[in-house]
Formats: sequence, structure tokens, C-alpha cells
Amino acid sequence: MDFEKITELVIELEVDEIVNAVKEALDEGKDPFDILNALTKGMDEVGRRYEQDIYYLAELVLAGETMKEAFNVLKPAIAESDQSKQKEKIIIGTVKGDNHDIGKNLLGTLLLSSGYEVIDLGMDVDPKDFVETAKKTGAKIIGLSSLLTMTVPQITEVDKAFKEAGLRDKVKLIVGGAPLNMELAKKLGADDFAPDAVDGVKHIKNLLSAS
Ligand code: B1M
Repeated sequence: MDFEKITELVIELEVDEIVNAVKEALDEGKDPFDILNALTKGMDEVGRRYEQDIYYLAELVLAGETMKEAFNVLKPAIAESDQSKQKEKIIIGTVKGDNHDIGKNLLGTLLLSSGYEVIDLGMDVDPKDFVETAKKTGAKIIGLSSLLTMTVPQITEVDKAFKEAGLRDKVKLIVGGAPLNMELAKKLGADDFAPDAVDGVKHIKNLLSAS
């Protein structure tokens, strides 16, 4: 199974075929991170086609399903390649009102592979749920994903919710998503911003070692 074929299956929205293709690539001994890369390339092209009105909402939904199915097969292989034994807890979630979770899931998978315990609250997460989960688990890092310009102000709501609970100095908020940059992230109340999931893992490592 070559990587181009995997990229093509994502672009062609082949939800059924993608599972077998990823399994086949893993059975052939392909590096799970290279497979991840091929999948993400496909998703980038889906995004381009949507922007050019070649694909519409129905295709986006199918693309989301295709990526999810592929991640499900990849996750155990990525977790197995986990070398380190640190088990720091990281809470991740997509902000309230936002139902995009592919980037957030990618971050979760990479964090898992770096040896962290990932507590994934899913999409459309209420600020209070981040606070309650941090209280229960003692997690020091909260990773927020926001893909919509409309939902970006939710970052401030999460910041506020932690302040109101008297826990803001116990956690670091890191955010990611296309409408954001470092300046905006800080203005909204976050401590850090990462442009992609790979950088997200690096930033989280730095935040933890500085805390
Ligand atoms: Co929608 N969508 N979508 N969508 N969608 C975008 C985001 C959009 C840019 C498309 C466009 O118009 N060009 C646009 C947002 C515009 C804006 O506000 N700025 C948009 C819109 C408008 C909408 C709807 C409003 C459409 C409608 O209903 N008319 C609607 C909103 C629904 C809602 O959320 N309430 C909607 C719906 C959907 C689907 C549900 C159909 C589907 C999501 C499926 C799913 O996630 N389960 C979908 C998709 C697939 C997209 C695009 C095509 C792809 C997003 C994606 O998964 N990319 C997207 C266009 C695009 O991105 N070109 C688009 C791949 C993924 C790996 O990237 O999530 O950006 P991304 O994550 C990146 C970085 O951002 C970063 O790392 C990843 C790369 O490594 N990152 C982090 C993300 N989170 C991070 C956290 C970190 C660190 C890094 O640390 C904590």
C-alpha cells in the first residue's frame, strides 16, 4: 500500500476502503507517522476543494468520517510506538459551538504517542467541563481547538471559567486552529498557541517543563 494511494482514498472520500488501506500499510510495516502524514495531506486537498466549490458540506462530512475511521485503526499502532513512560495528563477539547475535531484528534493521537495521558472531552465543550475535569484529574494543561472565527471568543470564556474557579494559576491554556495566531491567542486569554499538532506537542512539553 503506497502513501499516495492513502492520500487519494481520503480525497475520494472512501470511508470503507480507508480502513483496509491503513491496516494493509501497517501490516507491511509502514511507520504509523508516515501514514498519518499521508492522511493529513488528503485532508488538506479536501479543504482546498471545499474552498474552490468543488466539494460541498456533504463531502466535508464524509471526509471527517474517513479521517476518523483511519485514526481508529492507527491509534493503537501509534500508542505502541510510545517510548517514554511519563504519564502527565492533558485535557483536550474543541470549544463550545464548534464541531470540528480532526485537528484536535490529531493532537490527541500525537500526545498519546509521546506518552501523555489524554483526556479528550470531544467537541462543543462547555467551559465549565474543562474546569470540572481539571479539578477531578489535576491536569495542568488544557488544549483547546477552535476552527471557526465565530467560536474563537470561547477561549476567553474558558479563561474566565478557570479564573472564577480560582484555578487559573494552576493550569496553562494552549490553543490551536486556523483563525488563531499567537497574538490573538494571548489577547483572548490563552498562555500559548501552536500552528499545528506537531508543534502543539512541543509547546505542551515546554509548558510542562516550565511549570
Ligand atoms: Co468546516 N469550516 N464548517 N466542517 N471545515 C472550515 C474550518 C472552514 C475554514 C471552511 C471554509 O470556509 N474555507 C470554515 C471556517 C471559516 C471560519 O470561521 N474562519 C468552516 C465552516 C464555515 C463550517 C460550517 C459553518 C459550514 C456550514 O455549516 N455552512 C460548519 C460549522 C459547524 C460547527 O462547527 N458548528 C462546518 C462543518 C464542517 C464539518 C462538520 C462538515 C467538517 C468537520 C468534521 C470534523 O471535524 N469531524 C468540516 C471540515 C472537514 C472543514 C475543513 C474542510 C477541514 C478542517 C480539518 O479537519 N482540517 C475546513 C477547511 C480547511 O481547513 N481548509 C473547514 C484538517 C485538520 C488536520 O486541520 O483542524 O485545522 P485543523 O487542525 C490543524 C491546525 O489548525 C492545528 O493542528 C492541525 C494540523 O496539525 N490545530 C491545533 C488544531 N487544533 C489545535 C490545537 C492545538 C494545537 C494545534 O493545541 C491545543
